[in-house]
Amino acid sequence: MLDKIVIANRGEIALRILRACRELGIKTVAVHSEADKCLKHVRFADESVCIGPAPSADSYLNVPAIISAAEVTDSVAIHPGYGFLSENADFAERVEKSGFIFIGPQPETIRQMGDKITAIEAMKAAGVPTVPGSDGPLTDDIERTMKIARDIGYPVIIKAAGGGGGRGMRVVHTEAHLHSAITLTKTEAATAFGNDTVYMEKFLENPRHVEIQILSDTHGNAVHLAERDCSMQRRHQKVIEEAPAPGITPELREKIGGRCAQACRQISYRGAGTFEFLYENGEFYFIEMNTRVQVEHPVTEMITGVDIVKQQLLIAAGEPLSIKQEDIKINGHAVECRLNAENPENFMPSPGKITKLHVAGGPGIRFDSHIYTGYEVPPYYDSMIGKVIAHGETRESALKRMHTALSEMVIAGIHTNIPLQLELVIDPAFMEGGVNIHYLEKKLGLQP
Ligand code: MV4
Repeated sequence: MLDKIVIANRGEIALRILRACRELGIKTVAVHSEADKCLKHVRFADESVCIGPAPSADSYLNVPAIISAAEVTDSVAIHPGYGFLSENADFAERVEKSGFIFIGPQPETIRQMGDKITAIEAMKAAGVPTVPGSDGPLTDDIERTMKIARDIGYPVIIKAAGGGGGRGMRVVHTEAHLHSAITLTKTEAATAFGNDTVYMEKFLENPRHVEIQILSDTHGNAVHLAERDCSMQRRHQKVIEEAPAPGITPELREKIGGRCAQACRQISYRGAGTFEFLYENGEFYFIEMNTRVQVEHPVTEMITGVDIVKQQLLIAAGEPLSIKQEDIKINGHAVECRLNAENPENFMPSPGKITKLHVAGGPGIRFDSHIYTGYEVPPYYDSMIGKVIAHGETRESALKRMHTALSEMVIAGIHTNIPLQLELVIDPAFMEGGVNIHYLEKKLGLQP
């Protein structure tokens, strides 16, 4: 087993990783910014190293400082969590070249998935269904591009190969707007990603966001842990996630999940990963792969009983997967509500001191968070302060438990989005199940 690892992240996920390390007897090193001396996981870790000032560019993104911390503490591996350096292939490469294990896929895999065109190519070759599109970069031959668009059928979407997560894309409804849309997207992509390569896909108008969780070891074993529905989102920020996704039959789950696991074997994928799909009219269309642990991993843990973070550590240690596909059974339903320190009216961040905290509990309730009474939410980072996860035998019972939990929760001193979450979990369309990616923004837009 790994002897000692650096946790190169902050907040709830750093605490989540620390807890998994405790279970496996792995020693921990917390690396933190000057603003994060009072984080719960810094206090609990075996050792801690301050790696720089509050801004993430000087601390959580400071590659030499993080690698030095691993060196001076005699650590053997680095867990990047999510966000920050977690999907940075150059970071993973420098970690491994420095003699440490990167807890995630090989740098080359991260690079392949970071380029959305090579990611789609690899998945298509492995039999994963993709969106009808240009099958590669758009060229300067506009006549040829116009032909591709006509063949696909409007509307189409132009996406930057270096983009992802909603950055660098533009919808085109008619041929008259095609050329300028490509030019604009290329210019923006060159600035934002240092890569002006773009590709084209059929624009799906009302899809759901459904993603498949996988685990893949270094011995050629891979399993899928079913799917999550993350359609409830605003400006590409997920608000509520759930597992399994409403309306997906066991047959469809095994078919698409099996394809994802097979693709992992084919590309020798290492670690935990997520295949992102758009789901429309009963069909899955692959769009991107995430090579990190995701914020919403707990809903999958609740319905499968698999500890995904522990599995990441075991895979990084070179252990073969102990779980077989046929042993993975879905138990009930789980929902996660993200709690943000923000104004529920206008979504402005609301940092400050938490003067009072009462955490919800009871059957099927899990609270993944680093907050405590007296904790000061800093203004420098993402506003997510925790996640309430509710599990039940049915979707209805999970949603009931979530509503009760949200009403029990008291977080004073800052504003949070609990009022919005309380409203969403009793929203009739959401309660029905299967709302699409536009639902929340439409609902909010309609409000007085
Ligand atoms: C799309 C799409 C419709 N058609 N691709 C946005 C985030 C990035 N991961 C891909 N995105 C989209 N790609 C095609 N061909 C619509 C979106 C999209 C979206 C996807 C998932 C979750 C929320 C979204 C919100 C707006 C647009």
